[in-house]
Amino acid sequence: MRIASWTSLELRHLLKLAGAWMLAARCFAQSGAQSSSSTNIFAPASTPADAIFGLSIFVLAVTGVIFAIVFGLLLYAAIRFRRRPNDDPREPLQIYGSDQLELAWTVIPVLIVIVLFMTSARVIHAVQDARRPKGTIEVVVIGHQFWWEYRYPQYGFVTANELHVPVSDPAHPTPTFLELRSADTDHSFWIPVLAGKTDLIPNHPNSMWIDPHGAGLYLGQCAQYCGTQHAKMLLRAYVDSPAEFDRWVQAQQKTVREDTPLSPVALEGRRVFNSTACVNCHAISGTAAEGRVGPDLTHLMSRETIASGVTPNTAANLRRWVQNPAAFKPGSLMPSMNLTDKEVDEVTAYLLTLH
Ligand code: HEC
Ligand SMILES: [Cu+2]
Repeated sequence: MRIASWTSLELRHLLKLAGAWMLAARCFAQSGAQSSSSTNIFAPASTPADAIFGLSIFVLAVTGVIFAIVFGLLLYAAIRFRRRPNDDPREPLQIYGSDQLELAWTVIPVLIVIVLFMTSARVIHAVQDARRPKGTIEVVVIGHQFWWEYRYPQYGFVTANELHVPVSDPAHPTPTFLELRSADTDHSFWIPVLAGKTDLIPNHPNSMWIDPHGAGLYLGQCAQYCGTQHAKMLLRAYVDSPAEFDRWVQAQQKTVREDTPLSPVALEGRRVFNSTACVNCHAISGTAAEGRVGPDLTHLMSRETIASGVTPNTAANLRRWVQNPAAFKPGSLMPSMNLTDKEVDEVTAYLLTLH
């Protein structure tokens, strides 16, 4: 087929295809340029994410070479042996069965598949069967519709939605092992810069580990559709320096003292909190509130966001949340408690004392 004989429809398709490729290339280049972006899969910052990234580049390279060879040969054959006006119209010589050819195109692909299989198996083994050195931090992650519970059994406290782990120095590694559980349905824990995805399945504990190379805030997202507010089940991992992490742990271990001096409004808020269903769903350690349906509120004000990263933790947002959680997350499992405006103000004042 000569270019001159191409219909405008074919040309238009070709142009569209070229446009799509250019767009894809631009996206790729941009994601590379913003390698500091906290969710960039091309900028791993932890050993498991690094191993997976290395493997994916290797697989991409091998398949890229295969693509180039096959496509190159195809293009060569199509151009070199295209139909010409004074061609001999008879069918060319037909060749059946060439042992060499058959052997080549069976053995080579089998070898390639074996290499890909072995390298994948090695990475899976290195990630899944890693040993726990001394100094390992253990965290139990429990997925809930639509928020995250984090338990630190070694330190004896529970928190929610904002995971804190220490930086792991390669000379003295302090990795964090996460035991992944679910309270209700399937969720998936995915912080791309730190590790691959792993599902949280009811009655089937999974696990993963991370050893972040640098401090910072790394973001992620529940990666398994788990209900209406799945898209607002965000992940925030704060990687702290060892000293910062120790300080954070010490602060989280403190319980709320009943004799903390409170303003009259906050005192009234505490009374409302303790006399409504808030206590059935939320725990504030050191008080009678021991509910586990919703996030632990003991150190609510130590968190930067509420409702699983959906909105900043400000007095105004807290007030709006308590009044009507559906304003932020329609379908959230916290009901609106139909409190009066005064009661909402009081409860908010109490929540603001939970540092
Ligand atoms: C039926 C159980 C239930 C009751 C009752 C309830 N909550 Fe909640 N609460 C939840 C759930 C579940 C969430 C998590 C929602 C989400 O992020 O999807 C939540 C989230 C919160 C948060 C945000 C916490 C965070 O760190 O993200 C606050 C604050 C809160 N509730 C306060 C209250 C107060 C105050 C009351 C009483 C007026 C109350 N809740 C009553 C279940 C409940
Ligand atoms: Cu989820």
